[in-house]
Amino acid sequence: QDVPLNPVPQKMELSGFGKAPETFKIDQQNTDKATQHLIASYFTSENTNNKGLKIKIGDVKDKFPKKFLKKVPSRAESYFIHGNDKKITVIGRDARGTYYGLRTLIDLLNAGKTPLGEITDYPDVTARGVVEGFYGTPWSFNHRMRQLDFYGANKLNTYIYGPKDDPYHSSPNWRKPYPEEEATQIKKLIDRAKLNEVDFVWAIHPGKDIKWNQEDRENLLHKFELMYDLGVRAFAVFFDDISGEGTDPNQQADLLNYLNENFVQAKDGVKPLILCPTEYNKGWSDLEGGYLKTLGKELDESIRIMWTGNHVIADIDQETMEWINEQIQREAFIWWNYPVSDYVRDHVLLGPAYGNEKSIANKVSGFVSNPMEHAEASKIAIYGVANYTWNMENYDPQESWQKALRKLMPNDHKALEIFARHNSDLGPNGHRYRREESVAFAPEAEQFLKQLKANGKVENLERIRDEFNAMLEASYVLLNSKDNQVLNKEIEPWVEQFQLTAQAGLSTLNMYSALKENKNEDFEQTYKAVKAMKSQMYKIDQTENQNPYQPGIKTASLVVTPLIDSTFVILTKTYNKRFERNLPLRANYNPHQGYTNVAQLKNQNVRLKNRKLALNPPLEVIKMEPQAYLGFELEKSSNIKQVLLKLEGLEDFSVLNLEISNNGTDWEEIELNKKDNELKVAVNKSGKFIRIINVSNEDVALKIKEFSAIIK
Ligand code: LTM
Repeated sequence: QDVPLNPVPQKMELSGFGKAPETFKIDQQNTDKATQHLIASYFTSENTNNKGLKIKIGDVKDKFPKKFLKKVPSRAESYFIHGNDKKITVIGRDARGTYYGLRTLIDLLNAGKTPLGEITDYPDVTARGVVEGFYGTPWSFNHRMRQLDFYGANKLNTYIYGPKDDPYHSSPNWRKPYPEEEATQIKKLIDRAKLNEVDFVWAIHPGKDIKWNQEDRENLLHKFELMYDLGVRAFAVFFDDISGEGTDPNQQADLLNYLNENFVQAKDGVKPLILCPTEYNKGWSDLEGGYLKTLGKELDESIRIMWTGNHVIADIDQETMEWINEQIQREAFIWWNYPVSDYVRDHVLLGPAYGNEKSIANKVSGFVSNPMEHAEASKIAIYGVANYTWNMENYDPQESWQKALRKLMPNDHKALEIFARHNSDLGPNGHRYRREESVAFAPEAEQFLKQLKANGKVENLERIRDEFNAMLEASYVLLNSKDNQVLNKEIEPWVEQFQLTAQAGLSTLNMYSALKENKNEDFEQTYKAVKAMKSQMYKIDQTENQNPYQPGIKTASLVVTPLIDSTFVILTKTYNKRFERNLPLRANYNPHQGYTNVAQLKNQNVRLKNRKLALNPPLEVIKMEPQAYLGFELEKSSNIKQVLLKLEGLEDFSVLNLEISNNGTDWEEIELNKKDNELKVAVNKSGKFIRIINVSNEDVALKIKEFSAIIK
């Protein structure tokens, strides 16, 4: 049965589908505002009259035949649909269940179908949705409105508002009210959330500068009151990515219990609190320190605790859940850090949502996805999350991905698929989280390179060419697509880069043919063309998406780009050797690397732009033990002109030394003005290594906003 439903219902006992009639007769019983709104948006004066197909909608408190009522699952948000050619009945366990039942029915009607038989459906996970919890530009108001509609349409019930770079959510302004314009927008978002049966959870992130005193307690309570007045009825407190005083678990638990008692319980209709702890993943948990156990023991049992898994970025399995649930004495609320890209901002992550085990449904109290700052593009993964959290056993990541692409671009989904299948990996990154990319193409690429290296005779040239052609055509279709302008706007620089990649790929294959046929002039002409394309790509990389973290535009970086680069180098080398030429092999790479003994930073990338070498600043707090260091190892000793250091969270700068060395053994200290948290140090000395080192006897916790060096 080809059923156009997302999420896929738990049980469908249908003899088939009828053809949707032109008119309907609606009998709505006990329906809330959201359901009424949905009814009104589909059933209008145009398609309703007394002779139409009868549709009766309501919940279990209404008058329905007993035999139907018995079939409505007892779980929250469930529904039951019975349909034949005379009448369709939709019964919800509760208001949200009724709404979801109607959603299912409307999806079928939109596809021209009516159900003949029964659909029995319920969600596997209680709280399902999204935490807007990334660093970077927060989603715009319009994007958020679109998201809320998308959640309603896909039966997601939770949106946690917690963008790290909203100053009124975090420091410095968490104590202050939102300015009028933002407050008005939040009100509108809450209304929209209600119409989509979504809980709008407003989160606060006070831990960077909170004082554990009555004044700040009142400040927090006051801010909650202000948000309550705007209509917020669900709250979260985030203590992630902080250092210092704010991390104390006893104080955190005390505060949350206070809020629970004096706000959540004291007010009407407020949902249980959600806490994001400081130790929010196993890798950072210090069991001896007792942080998690303290929360588990002290926090009121109604308070939910978030968890990202075994690492900051991790997929969730049964073992993960058993471990954390025991620590915190409750079912953890999963904060899945995918498709968030705030630590790989030069990539877009458009692949399927996969990797989480299908057996965790009854071990979690919630499951939310942290998305990219590209809201529309994030919907590809969010669509999968909606399906996974609703009906885990039957979740098929690939199928769900295909359906998502169709939803986002109904006409041009094929082009989107070609683009997305080559834009899913993150590239090497500090968290070492990777995704599959170019899955079907990878074996072809491997064979091609293997044969090219071995004897220069490749057998699958045409299949490689076909893929590059498909990529090229897809890029044109996407750039001209009218299907989803919002998505187009987000991905455009990546699509342009993709187009050049495809062109470079095709031209590289032309180099291969020219070499084979000894057409030297053609070879050199095509060689030049590839170089020109690469230089155009470099220009895009240097001008688009210039954020201070991972600036630039990377596309097809796991399989396709390395294939093109290697092919180019092999062919040019062969040509040079055969014809005694000296065409430069493009070696557009960064020869320098990071230099550290801090495990957390081992995989942190460094980037080179012009003469500036910079550490990709990690978003999290870095813990440096005594003698811990971090910095750069240059390819060879060079003139280090200047070092720039911007740090956060460090009160006493004298715990750090800036040092350089030519051999990694003998170090020279460079004098710092140790009072500021921002330093620009003229060095003007030769060195191969540059580092900052913790010279104190204590652990140091800090955030690196920038660490860079100008080298010659
Ligand atoms: O994951 C959590 C709990 N906190 C932050 C997020 O704000 C951030 O988006 C992700 C991904 O970089 N990592 C975090 O540590």
